[in-house]
Amino acid sequence: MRARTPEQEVIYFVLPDRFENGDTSNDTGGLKGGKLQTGFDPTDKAFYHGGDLKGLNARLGYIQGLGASAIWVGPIFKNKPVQGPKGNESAGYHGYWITDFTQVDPHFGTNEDFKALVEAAHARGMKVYMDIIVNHTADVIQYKEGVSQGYPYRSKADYPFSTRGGVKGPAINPGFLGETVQTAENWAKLTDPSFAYTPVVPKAEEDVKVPAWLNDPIYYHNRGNTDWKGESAQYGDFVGLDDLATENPRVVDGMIDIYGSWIDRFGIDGFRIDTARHVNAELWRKFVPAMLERAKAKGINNFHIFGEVATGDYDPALLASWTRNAGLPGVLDFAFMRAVDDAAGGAKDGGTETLARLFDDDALYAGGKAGAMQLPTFLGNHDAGRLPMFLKLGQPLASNDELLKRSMLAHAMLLTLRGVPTIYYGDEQGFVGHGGDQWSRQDMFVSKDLRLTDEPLLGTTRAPDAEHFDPEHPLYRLIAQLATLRRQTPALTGGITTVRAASDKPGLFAVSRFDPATGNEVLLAYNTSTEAVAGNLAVEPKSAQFQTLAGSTCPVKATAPGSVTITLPPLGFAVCAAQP
Ligand SMILES: [Ca+2]
Ligand SMILES: [Ca+2]
Ligand SMILES: [Ca+2]
Repeated sequence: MRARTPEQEVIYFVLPDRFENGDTSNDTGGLKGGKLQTGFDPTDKAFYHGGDLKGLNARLGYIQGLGASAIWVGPIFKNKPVQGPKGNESAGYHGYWITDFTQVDPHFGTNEDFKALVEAAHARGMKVYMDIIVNHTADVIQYKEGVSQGYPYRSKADYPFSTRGGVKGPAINPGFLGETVQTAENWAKLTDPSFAYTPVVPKAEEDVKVPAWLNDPIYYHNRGNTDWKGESAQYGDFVGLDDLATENPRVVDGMIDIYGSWIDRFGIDGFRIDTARHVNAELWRKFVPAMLERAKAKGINNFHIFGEVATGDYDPALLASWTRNAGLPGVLDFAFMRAVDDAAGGAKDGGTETLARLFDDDALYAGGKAGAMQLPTFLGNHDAGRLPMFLKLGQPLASNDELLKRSMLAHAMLLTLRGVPTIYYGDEQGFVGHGGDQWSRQDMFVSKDLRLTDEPLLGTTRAPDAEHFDPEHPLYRLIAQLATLRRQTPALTGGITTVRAASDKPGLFAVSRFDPATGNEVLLAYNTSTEAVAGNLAVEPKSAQFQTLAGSTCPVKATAPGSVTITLPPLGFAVCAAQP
């Protein structure tokens, strides 16, 4: 298992709260009271629904049956159970509001439950990737000023570190040379955190964070909420979440200790890094090598690390900049998501030219085209929304049967093109959803949430509020078939890509990928239109005969040396292995 490189995996991304409830005794996280105290309300998409690590453990066979070889588990650390303004509270069911970085949230179980999960996965030859957060903690710190305005961002220009409450305020922090001088000596001179706002920690929460150093406001930016623009993207609070001063070496060392300890204690296989683009690149340049070294010391040589640089646009330059400036080994491939979702129908009358460009743009990433093979690719996620939701935007009149076919086509691309295919839990059961964020986090187990179960699923007549672990679902079966084929076919995991056909309109899209050892060609052809297509595709002159590996039947022979004629049904695809 540990000899497998990152691009040899197929990842399954799961939010533990929404997957399987293996223990109802932990549903309220050991807390007393109503939903605003415990965070538990299975009828409300903004609260805990009861899923946990025991449940996930019990369903490993289902995940392995899908062909996944690595599980990306949404954050499991202890969260602030409920936060938000009065009347608009929600719960930390998603896991991104950490208070205790050293233990599993009681809603999800115990550290022992996590140990059991990792051991059971490893026993099956499956890896476990943790979802980690370095950018922020839960929202505990409040500010004395600006409450009614919602703590607008206070910039370094208007509120320098050197004065209290603005440029005309009294002098503070003498000798501090600014956050770009990232030495312990310099940061020791920052003693007063009230340069922009005056941070206040509510009495009841003074010791809520673990490790204890996290309770001191000096280790945070304290500049108010980010407006996502300019410097505030790095220094601002993410909707109130306490933004850590990640330029401070104490914070860097603290985060290395925290997450290194999870490697030491549990022998996990990788990290997905949340909100990576909201942290300074210098931190990652220290954090990433430290984690790889820690893993290596434990015999984990192919530890994978990939960051979230979220964007809805096709923007490989933005993504690639984080592999170069911050040294992230991988980033979630939002460009792939945009290009494939649009090609598969998410864009009205969309063609495949952007998708064709993707492989040229791979040169932007650290390590170039080889580096790009380590990027986790995906069709939708828990923030942006699920693939069928995007397909519906482009094809508002499409039937559910057509949406299913488009989803199957997009999954065929995901599982045969370059990158590390990452399946978002429930996509294999035909979940749709009305949007992103809370709308895209449905229950796999029997759901009591009326808003998340008010529409039919794709590819099944099963009731939306039934349990959804059906290995006969057409999407589950297709993914299982292609994931298995991918793992058996080196051209699909590690082969370079040559584009053979693309268009500015829906139609034939094709690439060849090549076995790194033998050079043998695998031709991948996809029809993104609702009409049958036929056309000649350039292939290597030595590719004389073809064998069908998946999808529609491939031509038996090349039409002439260097050319093959392919026909595909509406929204069909073919995977064709060439032999000399
Ligand atoms: Ca439970
Ligand atoms: Ca806060
Ligand atoms: Ca930040």
